Amino acid sequence: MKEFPKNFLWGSSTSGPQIEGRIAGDDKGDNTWDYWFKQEPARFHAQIGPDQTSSFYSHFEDDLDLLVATGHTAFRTSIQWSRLIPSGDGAVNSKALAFYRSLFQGIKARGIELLVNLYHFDLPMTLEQKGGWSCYETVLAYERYAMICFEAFGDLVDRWITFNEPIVAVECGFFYQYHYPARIDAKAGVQVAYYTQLASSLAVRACHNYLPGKKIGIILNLSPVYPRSQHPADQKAARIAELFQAKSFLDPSVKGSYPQELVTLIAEHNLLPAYQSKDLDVIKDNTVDFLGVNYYHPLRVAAPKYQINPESPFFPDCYYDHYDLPGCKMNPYRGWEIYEPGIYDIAKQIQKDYDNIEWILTENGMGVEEEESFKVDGVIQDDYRIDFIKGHLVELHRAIQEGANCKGYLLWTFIDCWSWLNAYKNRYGLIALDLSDQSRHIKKSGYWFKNLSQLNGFEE
Ligand code: BGP
Repeated sequence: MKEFPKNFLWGSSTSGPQIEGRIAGDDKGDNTWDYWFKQEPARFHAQIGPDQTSSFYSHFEDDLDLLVATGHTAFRTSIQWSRLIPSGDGAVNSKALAFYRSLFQGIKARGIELLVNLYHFDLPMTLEQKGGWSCYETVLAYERYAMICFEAFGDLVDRWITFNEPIVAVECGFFYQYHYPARIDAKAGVQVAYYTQLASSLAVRACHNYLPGKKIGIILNLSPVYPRSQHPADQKAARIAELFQAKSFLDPSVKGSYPQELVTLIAEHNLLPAYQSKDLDVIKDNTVDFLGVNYYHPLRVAAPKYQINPESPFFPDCYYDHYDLPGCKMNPYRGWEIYEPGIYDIAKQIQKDYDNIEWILTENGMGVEEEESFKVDGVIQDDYRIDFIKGHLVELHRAIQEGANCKGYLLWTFIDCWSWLNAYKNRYGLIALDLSDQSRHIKKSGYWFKNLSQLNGFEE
């Protein structure tokens, strides 16, 4: 029996833009995803956009009962900035205020710990049109938005989160074109990364001022980085990949400063962002109370095969090539390696290099295509998902036994949800969503998860 510590949290994560959907008259403003889908629907799998998603906005009361039915003791969602403040920096939408209050009250009424994230890749379009995250004004608008949330919902939310996976928005928005504005512009990308960090630190400060005693953290996708070999060139590639991918937000968020080697590298490419020293003090003085860690797959790298073309635009991966480990276990639907010990390695690194700060595994999960084909007697038999979760929990349990300060496990996700450019291609939920009529059906993993939560562990 793998038993977890008393009061360990069991639950799942989702985000407003991926689950809520819109209805006529809800007064939500457009965010970058709403806009992008209208402009370029062909980018989105099966041309399914963010307008309906999983209709949680209308179904949430019933859905909260499903949280109970699947054993949740914790639940994480996000507020959509573009719903609460449609113009980004103007008036508050009273319907959004009422919706989020009812939703949060419903969660608390069911005895579930509530984690609320302020930003899940979803910038209001009006702010994007004014220059987005490369403008200081967006930082100030975000700080105002955060304060409005703390005032409006501070009595209901147990833990706050400033951003989800901020490095992903930088990479996908300014290097690899999977998020709007889908540009190739390293200078803007670095500025966006820095302003996002500053915004996060300002929200930490505001939360500590307005809601003393409440915890606030940031969620990072901390893929552990493994070099192809012990060769010094492969080792160097791994070190630099880790600087860009993990430490760029991990160090300022937890330690209050950037790693010198990262700053030097960025300066060598003439990419240092515009900054004021008073803002560096904000980052220094306002570190997070806890970390959210999203873990899906490791990052394996090798020394680059080719030298940098000095005339090419800068990409962080000019310092490392992605490396596929021969014979590794894969999730073929998502194309991600499955490597359970990665979670143990992350835990050990947090313990050793980040003062064993409190953390929660805020996302881990397996997206699978055409799950209907696994249906027997009306229930999707997703044993692969149960095995995936168990495999990771064994490693998490091992780390906790050795002193890792992990307080909970949140699966991605609760009900199948909309997934950015992949839309509804890969399903991650404990509960299946039938897109034809929006009906919900608990999968085998949903029943198993309830048992896991009730036993506070599982038989191996
Ligand atoms: C994380 C995001 C989630 C979710 C998840 C699954 O990076 O925080 O929003 O989407 O990944 O990945 P995907 O939806 O791309 O399959």
